[in-house]
Amino acid sequence: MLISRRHFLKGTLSGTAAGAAAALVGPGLLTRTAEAEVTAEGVWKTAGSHWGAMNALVKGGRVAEIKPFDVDRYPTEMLKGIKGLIYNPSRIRYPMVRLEWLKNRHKGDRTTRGDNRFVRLTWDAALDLFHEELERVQREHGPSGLYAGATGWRQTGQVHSCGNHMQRAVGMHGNFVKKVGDYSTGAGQVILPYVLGSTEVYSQGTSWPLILENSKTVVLWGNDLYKNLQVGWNCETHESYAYLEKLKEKIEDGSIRVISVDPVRTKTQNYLGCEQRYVNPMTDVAFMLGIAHTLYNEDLHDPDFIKAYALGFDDFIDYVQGEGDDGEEKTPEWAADICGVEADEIREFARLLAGDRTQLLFGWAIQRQQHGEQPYWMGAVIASMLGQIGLPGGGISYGHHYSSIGVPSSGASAPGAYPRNVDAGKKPEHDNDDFKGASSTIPVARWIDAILNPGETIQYNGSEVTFPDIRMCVFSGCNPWHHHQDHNRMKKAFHNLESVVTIDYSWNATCRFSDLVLPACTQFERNDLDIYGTYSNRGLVAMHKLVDPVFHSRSDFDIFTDLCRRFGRDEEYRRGLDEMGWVEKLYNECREANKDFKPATGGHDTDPGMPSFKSFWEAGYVDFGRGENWVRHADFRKAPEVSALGTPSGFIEISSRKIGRFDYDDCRSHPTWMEKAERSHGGPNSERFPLWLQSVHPDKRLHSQMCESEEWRATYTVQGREPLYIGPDDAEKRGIKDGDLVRVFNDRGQLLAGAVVSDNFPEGVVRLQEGAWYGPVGPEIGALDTYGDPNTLTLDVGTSKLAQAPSANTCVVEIERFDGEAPAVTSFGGPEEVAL
Ligand SMILES: Nc1nc2c(c(=O)[nH]1)N[C@H]1C(S)=C(S)[C@@H](COP(=O)(O)OP(=O)(O)OC[C@H]3O[C@@H](n4cnc5c(=O)[nH]c(N)nc54)[C@H](O)[C@@H]3O)O[C@H]1N2
Ligand SMILES: Nc1nc2c(c(=O)[nH]1)N[C@H]1C(S)=C(S)[C@@H](COP(=O)(O)OP(=O)(O)OC[C@H]3O[C@@H](n4cnc5c(=O)[nH]c(N)nc54)[C@H](O)[C@@H]3O)O[C@H]1N2
Ligand SMILES: [Mo]
Repeated sequence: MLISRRHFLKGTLSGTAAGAAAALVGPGLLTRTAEAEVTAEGVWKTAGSHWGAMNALVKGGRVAEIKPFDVDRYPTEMLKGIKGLIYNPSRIRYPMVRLEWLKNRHKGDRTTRGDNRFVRLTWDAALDLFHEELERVQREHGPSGLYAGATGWRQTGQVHSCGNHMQRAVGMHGNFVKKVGDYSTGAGQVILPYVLGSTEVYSQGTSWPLILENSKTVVLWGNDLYKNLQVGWNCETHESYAYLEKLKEKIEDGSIRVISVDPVRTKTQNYLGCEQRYVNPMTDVAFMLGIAHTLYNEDLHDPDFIKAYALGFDDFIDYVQGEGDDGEEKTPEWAADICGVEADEIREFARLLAGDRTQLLFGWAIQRQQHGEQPYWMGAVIASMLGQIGLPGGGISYGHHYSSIGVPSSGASAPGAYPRNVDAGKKPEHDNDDFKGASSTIPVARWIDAILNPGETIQYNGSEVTFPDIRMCVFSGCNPWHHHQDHNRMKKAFHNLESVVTIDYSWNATCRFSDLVLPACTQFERNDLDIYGTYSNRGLVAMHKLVDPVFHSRSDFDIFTDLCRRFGRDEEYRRGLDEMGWVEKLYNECREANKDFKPATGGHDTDPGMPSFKSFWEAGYVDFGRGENWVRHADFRKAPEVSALGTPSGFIEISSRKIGRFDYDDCRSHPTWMEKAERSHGGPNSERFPLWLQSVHPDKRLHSQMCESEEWRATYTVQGREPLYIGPDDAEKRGIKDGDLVRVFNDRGQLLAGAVVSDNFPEGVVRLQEGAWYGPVGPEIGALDTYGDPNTLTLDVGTSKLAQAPSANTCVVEIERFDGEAPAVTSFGGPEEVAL
């Protein structure tokens, strides 16, 4: 029996608990913010999200209107997609189990996984199945059979942080395989501690006002910050945009030169009106070696800085001068052949960098490619040669495009989060830590390798990792069927899995490839609190529950409390508190930690200390004020012995003995140019697949979140498909016009997308934004993706033996116009619901 989805949508979404929502808020929500009040039209409440905080009008039990938060001067357009995130045909309505798995459990046919045929369950039945399967795997395979280490962009809110809930509950039941690293900065966070002593990528950076005041040249290296600052890890304040506005003025009045080193003319560049330095994709290291050669041979580098603050320059410069193992001098002419920038232009660029105060601002995409460690290391070497590390408006940053880095930190204590681990002194139900000789932690991007090759040993950051024999996966707050590379390879790996459980609020491709799916609610359907501004830590936002959970969805807190009840530990799980108990507890702990905190500037609620929980909850916001300006590495520059870096030597390591001792062929003892497995512009495989596919972060989504928002998606799709950006010459050569459907393919996969012909893209460079919902025509390996997820095509290899990080941006493809009858998009609208 097929149940009509439209029928359910109509039946359940209208008229949900209208009165209940109003009663919950009560009259207390009247606040100083004029918006947040009960009016004739409904009630205004405060909410938070990665896209920023907001005020929401709730009317008749439905969210009727979203307005930006009062203090957000640069709200993102993506707020227009919020309503459609709550109400859309892809919301998961009920707990669902895959038909084949319900019949035959782990012994069933796994090759049908992905056929999207599911049976509806009650919550009790679903949680019983989940519990039984955890029991079976712990008994039959032990902790090495279970992977629950997944990583991802769960919604905002410190109480409901869903990865924590999943890991705490599953961990109270038994041990499991965990992960190290992430997809964002996998290579950067491993290489930079050897070079600069910290991950750098997740560190506060030099304050924007000091950059604006002191820099004469700002280099945006593979960095589209105007696009990427729209979202933040916590509730984003968008304060960075005030500084970008000033930067634009300074470009206009000629006091700062900004250059974007990028193969693409970016959104940032178009906004700022700054210059572009084109470089062939994935060849920045060659370009930088040419720059280093010029700086050295034209005596433009700073030998005093290097002598005082850095080690290993001689080995590196031997390599540059052609006295290394490869015997090749890294002249600008040598570099030009690889990076596509003329030798004289490389020289000029080097002179410009050395000419005055220069701030390098690196993005993260250039380390999300094969040998991604190298451009980051090489960037630090260039910055050391310029000798401006630790000066205001000089040196290098690896984070100004991310979550308000560069906006001064308030200095207040941030609130804690719901605990991720089993409480101290307590043991899991299955107190077994026998991983059968395998590693209990694996590099995050190598989990598919592990499933395909159990027992295999790989190198990782100076040690050996032996892959566990994973039989079951649990995913919550992440969408691996968007975030991981090479979906057809993933399909093969998933044939080895006995069971997959996913907890999500939207029926994305990860649900399609699961056996058991549990519907969580969105952040707009529960109470919570979160930090306002991630690195700036500007304040706290009250995240009021706007509406009741839609359909049968529940909060992660409730779902996992109920799972723990099945082994008698629900009270321990929630520590005797309910949702509001936790919100209040986290607030009061934060208030206690800030009792002596004095804001540097502003902060109307914090002096003398934070208000009571009740006042905070009613007002919707506590402001910690604006922090003091700060210069990254200034203390190291002032006193390198006292404020030594966290590197093995305490100095900047231009060459690393420690890495040298690992003896890796793909990460040597100093930054090195290495050819990629595949590369456009004359590189390997470019004859068959001449186009580089970059899969940058989406302008109108947060990864895959909001792709399901229908009206919003319609503002950017082409014939209902994800846009494929291509330059006019490449389009013309293939007979492709703007708005055409195209087939994008390589040896790993194929997909349909809609062509957008744009001057922003040079020859040989095309773009599909990550997070487009995978919609294969069927479960078979190689099946056409009907919507346009770039990870249908990307390469699944580690960056190197050092970091084993994802290499999504190492990918070449060919494209043709699609003239046949196009299959319908299968990505959206949920499962095919069948009866037993
Ligand atoms: N080709 C390519 N691939 C990439 C990248 C790239 O540049 N190119 N970038 C990589 C990077 S940097 C990242 S960070 C990853 C992002 O990968 P993910 O973090 O997996 O991406 P999201 O789309 O944010 O997925 C979050 C999922 O969690 C669900 N979710 C959100 N909140 C909750 C909640 O409260 N409870 C539950 N149960 N579920 C919730 C959402 O519905 C969504 O399905 O992608 C990586 N993949
Ligand atoms: N709107 C929006 N913002 C986001 C996110 C989102 O999903 N949506 N996600 C957030 C997350 S989790 C992360 S990790 C960050 C990601 O931040 P990044 O990884 O820095 O962002 P991307 O947009 O993937 O790429 C940035 C720029 O790098 C350029 N680039 C790519 N390869 C090369 C190369 O080989 N050489 C050079 N010189 N340039 C290159 C691209 O053309 C692009 O302009 O963004 C965060 N911000
Ligand atoms: Mo990321």
